[in-house]
Amino acid sequence: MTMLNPKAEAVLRTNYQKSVAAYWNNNPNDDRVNTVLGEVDGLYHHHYGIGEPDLSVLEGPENTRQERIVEELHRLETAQADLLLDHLGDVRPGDRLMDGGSGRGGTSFMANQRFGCQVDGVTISEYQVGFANDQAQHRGVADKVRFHFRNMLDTGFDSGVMRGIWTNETTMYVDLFELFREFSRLLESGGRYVCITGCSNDVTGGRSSSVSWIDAHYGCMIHPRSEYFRAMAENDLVPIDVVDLTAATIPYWELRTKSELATGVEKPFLTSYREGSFQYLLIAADKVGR
Ligand code: GPP
Ligand code: MG
Repeated sequence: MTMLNPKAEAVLRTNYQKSVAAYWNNNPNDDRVNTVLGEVDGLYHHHYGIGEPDLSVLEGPENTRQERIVEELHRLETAQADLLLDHLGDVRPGDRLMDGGSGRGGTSFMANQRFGCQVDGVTISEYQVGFANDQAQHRGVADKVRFHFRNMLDTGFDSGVMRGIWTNETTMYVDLFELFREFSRLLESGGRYVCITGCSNDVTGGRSSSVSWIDAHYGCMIHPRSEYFRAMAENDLVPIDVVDLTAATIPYWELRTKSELATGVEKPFLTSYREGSFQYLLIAADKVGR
């Protein structure tokens, strides 16, 4: 096992976690699809988009077409985060929220903007912690939005302090039973968990080659849909909303194939969504009991 500094050794418990951290500290895939979109308005996302694209961006002057596509992809990614936040329920300025796998901070800043409350983002990438905390300074919200080099499976935060927790496309890197045990501990009674994820479809049986391709591209381990509900049920998380976003995300991927920032992962996403072996899902759940 590679030895890291003592703090990193405490946060990154397994070789797999170390490899995920190394990936996001030094993204081996072309990261411009995230940084160029983030530069549109300073919200840096690490998730995909939903909704109807304005396809007129493909027409008009050729020399500015790529910029128009970038702005449209970014708009759809921000719409995805807005839909996630819509499902957090009644959040007050005095409440506290947690972003599990907070990336460069996009969804956390949107949550603070909307609810005015404290947001704690956790990520196992020290690069992302630094980037997102710099953003918080720059945006003048560093007193309310903080990013921590912590493991979402074992955050070290006190029990019952979170009104809401979300994961925006991060659950494919962890064991769901471990994750929801920790979230259930952190949530106050009646607190809300919102998850947006890509999952394999149990109904079609087994994993498709396109789902395996996506796993290989990002070094993740996509879970079957059923596992989300088993792991929630085991940890006092009771679903209140389940939304299949597959049809709403396909146009984003179609538009992404037209961008010069396309990374090659567009093909397995489109194939697996269209054949039904992969699904883009939002699940909102309430923490019951104490
Ligand atoms: C997107 O991040 C999300 C992931 C890498 C997790 C995998 C998600 C699934 C639904 C399977 P990103 O914005 O960094 O990806 P990209 O660089 O491709 O835009
Ligand atoms: Mg992206």
